[in-house]
Amino acid sequence: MKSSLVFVYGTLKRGGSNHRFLSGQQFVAAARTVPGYTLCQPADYPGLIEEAGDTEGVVGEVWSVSPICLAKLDQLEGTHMGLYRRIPIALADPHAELNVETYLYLRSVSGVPRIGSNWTEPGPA
Ligand code: PCA
Repeated sequence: MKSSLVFVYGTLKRGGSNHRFLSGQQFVAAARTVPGYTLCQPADYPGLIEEAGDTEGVVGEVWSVSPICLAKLDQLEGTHMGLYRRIPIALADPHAELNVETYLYLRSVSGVPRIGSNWTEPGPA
């Protein structure tokens, strides 16, 4: 079956609290999106949003995942309830040729802290 490339920037990254959802999948590269996107922090996870005027993009990892894994990721990210939507996103060089998708945060971000280009998961308290 056909695999998909997913750009992860939050809890799915290596060492992250949801990284186990990528077990058995293939790491492709550390990468950055093109400018025009940033991260906000609505809860104990980040959300990628469009940000006009952003110059840095968002830092993350590209993974090659199976269709079954992708379906589980969609469920985890609440695509069925409008929390995130999986969208194609452009990466900066040297990964600009990769056709990847990522999870765009859909809820209102008014008053939600902006955290810039790189999210690091807080360790256990
Ligand atoms: N999980 C997804 C989206 C945000 C999150 O915490 C990810 O790691 O890309």
